[in-house]
Amino acid sequence: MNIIVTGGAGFIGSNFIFYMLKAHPDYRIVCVDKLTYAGNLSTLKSVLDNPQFRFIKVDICDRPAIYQLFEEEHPDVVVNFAAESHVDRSIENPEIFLQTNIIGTAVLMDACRKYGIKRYHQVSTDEVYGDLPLDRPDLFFTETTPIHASSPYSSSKAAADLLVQAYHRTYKLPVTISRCSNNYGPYHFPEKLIPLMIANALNNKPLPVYGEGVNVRDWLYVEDHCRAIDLIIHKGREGEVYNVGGHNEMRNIDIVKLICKELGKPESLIIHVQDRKGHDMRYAIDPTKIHNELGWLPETKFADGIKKTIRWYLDNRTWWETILSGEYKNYYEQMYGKRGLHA
Ligand code: NAD
Ligand code: TDX
Repeated sequence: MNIIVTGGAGFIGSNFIFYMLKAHPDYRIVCVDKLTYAGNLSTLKSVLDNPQFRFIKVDICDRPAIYQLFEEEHPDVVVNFAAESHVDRSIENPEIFLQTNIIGTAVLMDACRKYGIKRYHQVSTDEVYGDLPLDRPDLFFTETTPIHASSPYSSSKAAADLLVQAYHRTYKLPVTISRCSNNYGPYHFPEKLIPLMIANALNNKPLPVYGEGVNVRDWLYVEDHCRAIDLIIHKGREGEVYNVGGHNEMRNIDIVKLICKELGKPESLIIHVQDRKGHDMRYAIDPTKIHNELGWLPETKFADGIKKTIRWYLDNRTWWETILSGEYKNYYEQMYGKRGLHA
């Protein structure tokens, strides 16, 4: 089996590559990544010499380069992780989200149509469903919940999902879509809540919680997401959407307090800053379909996963400190300066 993994130098894509090379040592994995600010080749250093692995720096919107790659590789499966993924950046500058997340998806699927494919898998997000109210804990996102995106990021992902479904119906492209809740784990870029709070706490810097911090996210350890995608590409039914999530809802403020406790840092580091525009209140996935059809269940409990994640950030300081010392400094100053916080 020859699999093209796009966005494999980012957080979930790299974890997926490690997972697949271990679970299926006879598979060939070709990683396609533009290496944007969020992509990091050093993340992949442990597999760069693996003869079953190839890295190629390509933008998924670059049609000739993508077609050339398909001619060379004849992939059986494409798993598309490549995306602009940060909601706050999408609020500042939506356009690149439309380009990569929508046009890039179309280019990849056109290549699949032209050269033939056994499966195109789109890695989507629970954010396409919008949000749920805090006072209705009985409500969950199912695969039939209407698309109702809130941010430029989530609407670009929703548009991509619609295109994927349209290519299935119109061209009979053999597609699947997974919509997963918030992931956490190793190699998570430190602009996102959990790694940002770990890095700031370790540096004794303020911990900027948006608004009251009562927004709820449904957290899943990244390896559980990777296993779900592995199952879907092998056993999932063509044309279907699978929700992936672990019934692990937490308020942001409680996560930040837990990180303080685990690191022995005072809660006085927490600062409430200006809220995110259009901030989604609660995400909660109903994973019944993937459980019933494919037997998937999350394996890592949050209490264990967060300890493992914190340990990884303690053991891999160079990885995130290198990021923090680069272009990220300007991003942080701008994004959090606006919210009333200065480094
Ligand atoms: P990330 O930002 O860490 O990684 C994205 C990767 O895509 C980077 O390596 C980047 O260089 C690459 N990339 C960006 N634009 C590209 C382009 N035009 N061509 C080629 N490569 C490009 O993101 P992540 O958190 O790993 O998310 C991966 C996917 O999973 C995304 O599609 C995201 O929407 C989805 N998702 C993420 C989460 C989460 O909690 N992080 C949850 C559900 C779904
Ligand atoms: O500094 C912060 N302070 C804060 O309170 C940051 C970065 C975030 N937050 C809040 C906003 C959210 O309510 O924490 C929550 C989580 O924020 P993010 O880590 O930015 O994730 P979220 O917006 O929930 O989106 C994530 O999950 C779904 C991923 O980034 C998306 O790519 C994925 O689709």
